[in-house]
This record gives sequence, structure tokens and C-alpha cells, in this order.
Amino acid sequence: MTTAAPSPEQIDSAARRVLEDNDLGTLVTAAPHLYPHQWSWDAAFISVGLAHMSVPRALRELRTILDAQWSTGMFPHIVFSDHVDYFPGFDTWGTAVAEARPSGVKSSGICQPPVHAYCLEKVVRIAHAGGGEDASVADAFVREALDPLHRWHSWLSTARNPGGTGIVEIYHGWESGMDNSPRFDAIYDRVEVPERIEMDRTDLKHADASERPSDTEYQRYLHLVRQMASVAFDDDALPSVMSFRFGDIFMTALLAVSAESLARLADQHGRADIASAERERAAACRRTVEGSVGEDGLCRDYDPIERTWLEVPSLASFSLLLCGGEDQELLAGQRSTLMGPAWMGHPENLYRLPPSLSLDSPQVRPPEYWRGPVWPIMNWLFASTALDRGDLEFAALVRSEGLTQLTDLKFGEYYEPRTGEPLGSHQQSWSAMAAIDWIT
Ligand code: 9YW
Repeated sequence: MTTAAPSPEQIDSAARRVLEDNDLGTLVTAAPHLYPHQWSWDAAFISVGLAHMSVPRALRELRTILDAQWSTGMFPHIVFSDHVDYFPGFDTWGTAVAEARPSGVKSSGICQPPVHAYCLEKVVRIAHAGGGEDASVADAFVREALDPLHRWHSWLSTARNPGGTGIVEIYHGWESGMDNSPRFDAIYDRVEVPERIEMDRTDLKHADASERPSDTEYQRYLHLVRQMASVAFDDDALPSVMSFRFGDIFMTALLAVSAESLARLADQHGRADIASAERERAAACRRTVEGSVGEDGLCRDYDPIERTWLEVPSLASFSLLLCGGEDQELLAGQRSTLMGPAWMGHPENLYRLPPSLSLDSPQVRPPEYWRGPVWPIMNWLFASTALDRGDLEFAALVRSEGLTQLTDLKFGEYYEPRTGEPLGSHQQSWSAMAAIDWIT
């Protein structure tokens, strides 16, 4: 006997339960066991899901991000909860010595992609659709958040643009959010770990080793944290001590997207100063993303040491689809490649969804993390930005396939592209958020 697939209402209520269960009051953990803290870009996305449940709770989530902002403008990638069964925790990070960290908030010392203003704009729209008290508390929050968000974006455009290329530079693969993507392989090969670093791989208690980065990769990750701590996470000193430097085109595209959202929010609140600066930033980032496109029509990351483009096709190669651009042909080209037989339309794919790597890629290793699996949150992001650009067909396809994938009610962190098996963590908050936003 086959059981009927759950209805949208059933998916929605299971997804809401995930966020409720992962809610610690002032932050929603990224996942129940594997990630028991607040991750910066997860939290931004999660706030959109929360807004459908309670606008004040969504704003509380964003408030936790704002409260953790470093005096430099950076939003740190993890705000630690009291949970201790996690590695690397606050002590291993060594951010106790960072002068820019607000002393009351335990955080890591790197950032994640800037999707905060983009998600805040979505929260505000949901609040306004509900009207009444929700709309006024959301507006009051925006008025307070404009300056911190503007400082965050400005930090990315200055501290993280040391070479003046306009491409957001990162010093750790974790900053990209696509931790072990082959995008970073050539750069990670430069990271030499002088002596073995003591590790407590708590992640392997909660996810299968075959789905997680290797020990060698983890050694490099930790060595980079030590390099940052050696200069007390001082922005000016980082470029000269870091053996990992990477010009991230995906982050640059998301900065364009968020800057555009922030400009609109600033306009709504009479802050012409912020609106015009953010609009300029968005245009500059979009030009940079367009300028990264190679002969194959795909976006490229940048190696700031060798001053060369990096040619490693991955989901990030379609960054132009996130931020849009002037050249409609380039956009149409990326769209058709992504929907074509090497990517979403690969004959072995169970669903027509954008995978982290093409199944034809020489580096593909599903079930491993960012080396092939399909990520529900990336489905949401590509569908949502497509909708913003008016590409209803693409958005509807990804929404419908993405929701079908989530009918297993596992809310997997990522999925095997061929079998649809949920991988990594289950009950992952941002995967639940995708379902809530798509259904509600
Ligand atoms: C890790 C929380 C984070 C995401 C990242 C993702 C993963 C942490 O989980 O990194 O230890 O693997 O790569 O994008 O923010 O969901």
C-alpha cells in the first residue's frame, strides 16, 4: 500500500514545528544537534519563515544579529548559544581578544554572505500584508536597522576589498557559506598546516563522515582561524597574514541584491543618504559580477594573489541570476545553462533543481556537502530572486520541484540529487523556512 504524499498544509505545519523546536527564545539554532547556535545567513533566511508565524519573533531573530555586530560593521558568522557540544566553539575561535567584538556577545570572527537586508525586506512585506501592529513594529525595527545594515555593507565594500577589485574578498571558505565547494580547492592547497591541530569533530556524532568535510580539510579550516587570532582579527592585518584569500563572486552578487533591498527600505523611511549610497553599491557590484563572466557565459571567482580568474563551475557560477545585470543575453545564457542537461535538467537528477555542482563535474562527490547535493535553501534563494526579477517560470518550477522534495518531511540540510535522500542534518531550520515561505 502506498501512502499519499503530505498535503501543503501538512508540510507547512511540520516545517513550523521545526522552527518552534529549534527556537531558543532569542535565536533559532541552524539545526538541532549538528548546529546548536545562530548562523548569520541562516538566521536572516529563518526570519522570513518566522515572520509567517510571528512578526515580533522574526524581528527578535534579526535583533540578535544586530546585537552581535562588531564595531567594524561585521556581522559574525556564528552567535554562540550556551550549548557546548560544538566544535570549534567560542574558546577555540579565540575572539575573546578581538577588540571589535561586543563584549557581551560570544561570536566567531568571520562573516557569512550578506542576505540580511534582502530578508528583512521580505519580513517587512509580510508584516505589511498582515497590517496593524505587525506593520508598525516592523517599521520601527527598520528605522533602527538601517544604519547597522549600511555599516555592514560598507565594511564588506572596504575592509573586504583590499585590492580594489570590487569583488568581496574572503579569508575562510566558511565565509562563503559553501564551505567545501571545489571553488576553493586551489586556494586551500596553499594552506600549509605546520603541525597537527587538536580537533574534536563533534559534527561526526551528528552526520555521516561521508557527507562532511575530511580531517585534512578541517585542519586547514582551523589553521586559518589561528592565523586570524594571531592578529586579534584585525581587518588591516588580515590580508598579509592569511594564506587563504579568495575573491567571492557569489558574495558580491548577494551584496548587490541586499544593497538594492536596503536602498528601497531606506527610501521608505526618508533616508536618502543611505538609499543613494546603497544603490551605487548595488550597481557597482552588479557590474563586477557581469565583468566576471568568462567565455562559457558563467561567472568566475577571483584569485587575488595570482590576480587570475578561477574557472571552477559550481552553483556560484550562476550568480548573475541572483543579482541581475544590464546584459540580457548573458542572463538568458546563464538561465538556459542552469536549466539545461548538465545542471537542473541532468537526466540522472530526481528533481529539476539547481545542484551545488553539476553531476558531470570532475569534482562531484555526492553525498558530500557542497560537492554535488541539492540545498533547499539555495532552491529558495534562486527561486526568490528569479521571482523578484519577474522570471515567473523559473521560480514556479523550482518552487514546485523544491516542495516535492520536501514532502519527505525530513527538512534535510541537503539532498542527494539522484536518489532524493536527505543528507547532513535533518530538521534543518532554513530548509523548513523554504517550505513555510513557499506554502504560506
Ligand atoms: C559546518 C549552518 C551552516 C551554514 C553553512 C553550511 C554549514 C557549518 O552549516 O556550515 O560546520 O559545516 O555550509 O552555509 O550556514 O547551517
